[in-house]
Amino acid sequence: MNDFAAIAAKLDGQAIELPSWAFGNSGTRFKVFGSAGTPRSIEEKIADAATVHRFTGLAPKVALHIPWDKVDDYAALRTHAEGLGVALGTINSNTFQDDDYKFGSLAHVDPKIRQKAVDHHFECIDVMDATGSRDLKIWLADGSNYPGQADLRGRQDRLAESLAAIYERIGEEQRLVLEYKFFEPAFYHTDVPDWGTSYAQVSALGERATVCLDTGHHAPGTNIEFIVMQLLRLGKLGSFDFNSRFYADDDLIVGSADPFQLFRILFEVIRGGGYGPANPDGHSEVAFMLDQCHNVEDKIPGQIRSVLNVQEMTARALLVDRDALDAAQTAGDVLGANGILMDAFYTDVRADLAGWREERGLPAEPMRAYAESGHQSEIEAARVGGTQLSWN
Ligand code: PSV
Ligand code: MN
Repeated sequence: MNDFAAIAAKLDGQAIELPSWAFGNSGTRFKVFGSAGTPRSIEEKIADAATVHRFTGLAPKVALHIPWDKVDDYAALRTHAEGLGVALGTINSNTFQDDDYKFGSLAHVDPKIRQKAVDHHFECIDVMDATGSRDLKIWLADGSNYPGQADLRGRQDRLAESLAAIYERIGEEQRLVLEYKFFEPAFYHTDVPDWGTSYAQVSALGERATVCLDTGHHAPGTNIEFIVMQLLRLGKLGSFDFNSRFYADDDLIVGSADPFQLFRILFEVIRGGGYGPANPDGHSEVAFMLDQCHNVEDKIPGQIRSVLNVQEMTARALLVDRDALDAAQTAGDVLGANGILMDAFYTDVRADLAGWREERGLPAEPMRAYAESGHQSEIEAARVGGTQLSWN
């Protein structure tokens, strides 16, 4: 048995959640380009996510963003998704695009605006009940731009109160996941800037409240795998928003900017027990989501490339010889330990993964198979007229 054969079965349960918004148009504050074939409805976005799953076998869930993906009948949407072979996943709230939220939402000074934001989360929980979703993911744009503009402590206290009201509504099988981000759109302070603040807030709520780690939400140079280790150690890593960044929150394809970082993160996930089936649906407790935008590249192959990158680095991380690593660490063999980790990182698993896919009735090379399938031209020809969806 070669090394890959020993880990092949561990790749079977891998499930990556795709963000519905990755299939809509996106861009920067300078321009959002339209692109042929972009969905005009949430049903078409879900169909695109199902296409990614069909070509890779890696993406059985789609995360929704409310109100971007608002519909009248979520049970019907669930049936539509299931008919295409995918499930509806995390529900993301959105308190960053309404004029009332100019000075914040859950931490706002005005109790009426806070209540409006809390009510929006209640609505999201109703959506989760209909879609069968486990996670309510909260990311807040709350913050300030200038020193002195806001009472930092007061905002933190109000945030705690609002989160408690939301948590009280979360069902027994549901979770609240709080995402942090160190800046943007606020430039001086953010109310949930780092994992520590998110951890402090969710710990005060209870067991079903955890932290979401978006890989693009840290200052350059941050040791993200250390945070992964710590949150798993504390039992509070709820989910990932995977993406890549070169400069800020770039939302590029995961594994494209720094594959080694992705490998290091996944190694800590595996070592910390965050990978592998832990739920009745056979998926991990930690939700592996993508949070990406495809501003200039085709969106479906962009998502295919993304899930393949996660799988490739997962395979390499699973290949680390843990016994040898433990022995080298215990013996104080600095270069030996580092060499063991690097051996796994430098192992090219692409041919083995192609074989793994073929054995499971999947295309050996999903990127090529998609390009040759003609699917892109079909949707471009079919999706004419209507309004292409975007992030607003
Ligand atoms: C904020 O930058 C964020 O990472 C949150 O997860 C939002 O919900 C998402 O991006 C929207 O793209
Ligand atoms: Mn995110």
